[in-house]
Amino acid sequence: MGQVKAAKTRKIKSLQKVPQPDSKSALHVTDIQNDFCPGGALGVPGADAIIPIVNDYIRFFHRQGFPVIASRDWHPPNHCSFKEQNGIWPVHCVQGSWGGQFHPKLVMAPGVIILSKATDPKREAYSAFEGTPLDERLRNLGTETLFVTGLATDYCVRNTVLDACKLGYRVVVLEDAIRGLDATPGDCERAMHDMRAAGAITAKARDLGL
Ligand code: VGL
Ligand code: ZN
Repeated sequence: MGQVKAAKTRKIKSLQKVPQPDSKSALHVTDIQNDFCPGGALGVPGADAIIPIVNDYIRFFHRQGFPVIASRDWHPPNHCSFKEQNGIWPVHCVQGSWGGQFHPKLVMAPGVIILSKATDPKREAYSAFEGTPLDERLRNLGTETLFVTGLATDYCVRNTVLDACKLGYRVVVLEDAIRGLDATPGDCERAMHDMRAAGAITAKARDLGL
C-alpha cells in the first residue's frame, strides 16, 4: 500500500466512531458456560480471562438500565453435533449438566434475559438468533445497537454477529471480551474479518470509557 493510501486508511479508522451504549442498545453475552471454559468438554483457551471483562460490561449496561441478554448452548443428550451422533464435537452443554451451567465467576445482573439455543436434537444452531426469540425480544426492547461478548469467536459469536448484521442491527463486537477455539489456526482471525466485512464494528472497554 502506498504511503498516502495508508495514511488515509489510518485516518478513516481513527474517524470511525464507536457507538456508545444508549437506551437503544443491548449487551449480548454468548455461551459463557463451563464446557466452553478450561476444564470443560470443549474448553476455549483463555476463556476464563474474559470473564472479569464481561462482568464489567454487564455491570456497565445494568447500571444504566440497558438490557443484558445471555445465551446458552443447551443441547439434548442426543444432539446431532456430538461425535457419537456423527457430529464434530465432544458431548458438551447438555441440558441440566454442570457443563451447561454458566461459569460460576460470571456475574449475572438481576433481570438478565436468558435464552437457550440448539435445543433441537436434529439441528445445529451456532447463532443465538437461530430458533430463539432473540430478534423478537430485541425488537420489543427497541434495540438498534447490539454489543456482543462471549464464546466462541469462530462459532457462536461469529454466527450471532453475522445474523445480527443481516437483521439490520448495528453491531459492536467487544474484542476484549471474546475468545475463540482456533482449532484450525487462523479461524479467529478469519471470523474477525468476516464480522467486519458484514459491517460489525470492533471496540474495547476503553472505547466505551470503561
Ligand atoms: C459452540 C461449538 C459447538 C459455541 C457451540 O458456542 O461457539 N461451539 N457448540
Ligand atoms: Zn454446541
